[in-house]
Order: sequence, then C-alpha cells, then structure tokens
Amino acid sequence: MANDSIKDIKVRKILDSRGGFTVEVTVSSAKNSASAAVANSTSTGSHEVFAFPDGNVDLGISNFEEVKKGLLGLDAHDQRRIDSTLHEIGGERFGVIGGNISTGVSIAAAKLAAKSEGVELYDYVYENFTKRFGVKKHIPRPLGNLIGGGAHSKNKMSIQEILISPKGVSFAEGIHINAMVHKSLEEYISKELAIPAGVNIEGAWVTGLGDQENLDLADEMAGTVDAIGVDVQLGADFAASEFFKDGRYVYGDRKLDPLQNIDFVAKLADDFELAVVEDPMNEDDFSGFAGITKKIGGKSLVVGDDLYTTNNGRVEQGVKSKSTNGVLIKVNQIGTLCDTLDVIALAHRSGMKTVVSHRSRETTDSFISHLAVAFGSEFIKTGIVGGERVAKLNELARIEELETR
Ligand code: 2PG
Ligand code: MG
Repeated sequence: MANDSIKDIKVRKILDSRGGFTVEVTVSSAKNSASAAVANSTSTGSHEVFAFPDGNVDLGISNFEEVKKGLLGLDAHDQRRIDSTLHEIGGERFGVIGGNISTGVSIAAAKLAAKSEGVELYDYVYENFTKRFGVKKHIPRPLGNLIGGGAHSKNKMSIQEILISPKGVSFAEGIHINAMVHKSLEEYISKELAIPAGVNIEGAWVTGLGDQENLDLADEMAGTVDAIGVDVQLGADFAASEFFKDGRYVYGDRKLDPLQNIDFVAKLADDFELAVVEDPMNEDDFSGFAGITKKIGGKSLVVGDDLYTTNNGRVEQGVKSKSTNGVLIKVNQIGTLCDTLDVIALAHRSGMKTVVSHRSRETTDSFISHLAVAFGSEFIKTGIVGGERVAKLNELARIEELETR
C-alpha cells in the first residue's frame, strides 16, 4: 500500500448554501492533496457533536491550528489512526476543534488515499472498510424533498419534509422523475393556489397549506407521472422534536400526546403508503419510535435521524428497544468517517437499512454520494433541485454509469 504521509492540513472558511460560514479542509502529502467541504444544519439533533466551538468557525480554525501537528506525519491510508487522533486533539464531542473540521480532515484524508491509489472514493471506502462488514455496494434510490415545513420553512406545516422517491427505475431516471414532479408542483402552486411559488432552504416548495393537505397535494403531484408508468412513493421527515412542546406534538391547532401521535403517524403512513418515515417522535423517545415501528415497520422504513445522530451507542439502544428499522447517516453528526463506519457495521449486523443524508445548509461537495454507494444504503436523501443538491445527484448518476458499464 502506498504511503501518503500527511505534510500539511489547511482549513479555510467557505460559504454554505444559505450564506453562513462553514469549512473546506485540504489535506496534503508530498505528492497529492485532496479537499472536503462540510455542511451546516438547521434542525440540529441535541446529541450531535458540536459543529464548531461555541458555534464559532474562526475559533474552530484557530484552535485546530494549535493542535494539528498531532496529525502531521500520519499516513492518509491509516484512517483509524487519523480518526482516533482527531478524537484526542478535538475535545469531548469535538468541542475544541469542531465536528465540521474533524469531518473535513477525516473525509479529505480518505479522498487523498483514494486518489493516491487511483480509485474512486466509493471504491476505496468499500474495498477497505464496508466489504469486510459484509455490506454490498449499492446504488441507492433518490429521496427528494418536495414540500417543506418545520424548522426549514417556518410555515403552517409541522412536518419538516414531504419526500418523494420513484421506484423501480435507475438513479439517473429517478432524479429526472423527481425533477418532473417538482416542476408539476410549481405550476400547481402558481395556477391553482394562486400564490407566488417559492422554495425553502433545501429547494422544496412552500405552499402555505397544513400537514394533511400537503400530503394530499404531494400524492396528487406524484400521480402526474403515472402516464410514464413509474410509481413515485412518498416519505416524510417529521423532525418531530422541533414541534414537541410541553409533552405534545403540535400540528397546527391539533395537539397530540405521544400515544395519539403514534396512531396519527401510523394512519398517515397507511393512507399515503409512506415508504420512509423519519423522526416521527421526539429525539429521546426510543419506546415511542418502537411503538410506530411495531405498527408500520412491515411496510415503511422508519428512520432515526435526531434519535441516533449517527452515534453508535444510541443506535445500539435503538436496536435493543426495536425502535426503528432504519438509520439516517450524516458524518458530521458524529465527526469522523470511522465513527460512521461503526454505525454502518452495526446497522448491517442488526438488519437495519441506512439512508445517507445531506444537511439543510450544504456545500457543493459530493462525498456523500460516494459514501451512500460504499455503505450499501437504500436511499440517498439529498434534495431535488439547487446546485448544492444537484452536485450530489449528478455525481451519483456518474457512479451508477461506472458501476453498470
Ligand atoms: C434533516 C436534515 C436534512 P438539518 O433533518 O434530515 O434535511 O436537516 O441539516 O437541518 O438537520
Ligand atoms: Mg431529519
């Protein structure tokens, strides 16, 4: 194996897709260099690592400069050593250097190693890590955000994202179909709702309607491609922690206690044949999630995002409690590639499916497209339109081309 001893690491402040600041990290050896840019979030799970110390990007960068020498001289191929060193220098929950910086270093090192071996990132991660867990490389299905609510939109809809995913088509066809449905909804909003059509931070439409009405609307829009013979399934990211107030789930005028919410979510999953149900309960309610999974887990993928925050210990708890049958994967919730790989191995051993996800305030980096394939994920959730989303969709279509030729 080649040795790419790390000579330098540069962290630069860049803009995210909402005009906030995040980082791009460049890791260099004598012969090669590679960069990774890391996204920010809006509805951040309480159990995630800290993106930046005190939310301050500059402080993260200056703290990192003071401790980065611990990483210099390590081999970019030695991912375990790099990631454990990041933990040693990064502080608890990366409170010293920031989880976005540790994620940037971790992913850029993997990119550098892949580059020096002359292989694609997804193949590098698969051959060196996930293959050993028994995971199979897999082109995921695109899961795209069609209608926005919750913390991402601040309107009448409590559910954060109504999602769509075409079934039984290639990835390249799937992203085109999602874009067609997205376009149909634009026309519907301006003609039928007679309001100016506008999108939220992830490029999902904002309609001014409530939860149930928006699900009906998404269902109708999904039907607009029936003519081409494709079944477009619906999904929803409730991000329920964001509207769990004083022990109740608040959907407009309707306030539901946890048991009522389980029934309500199960009914929606049944009525709309939801393929994916993400975070339908508050982020610490492992047994509430289990109540939902028991009811709908045979048909829907119930996914924990804020519930797990890509944290191995929390996923273990979820396995024990039978909380979900799926895990959402975001590297910067936990801060390194190896920590993420531990979750992938655990999910695989436990028969849980994975969904690799973007964040709401993205960059144009497309490393998650590679990870979704190497992780054998069922879905990649990364929007429908917008440059920072499309960068990942198009990259995955390119990977599909490489894998099917
Ligand atoms: C989510 C994500 C992405 P955020 O909740 O799944 O859609 O949002 O990055 O704001 O956590
Ligand atoms: Mg989520």
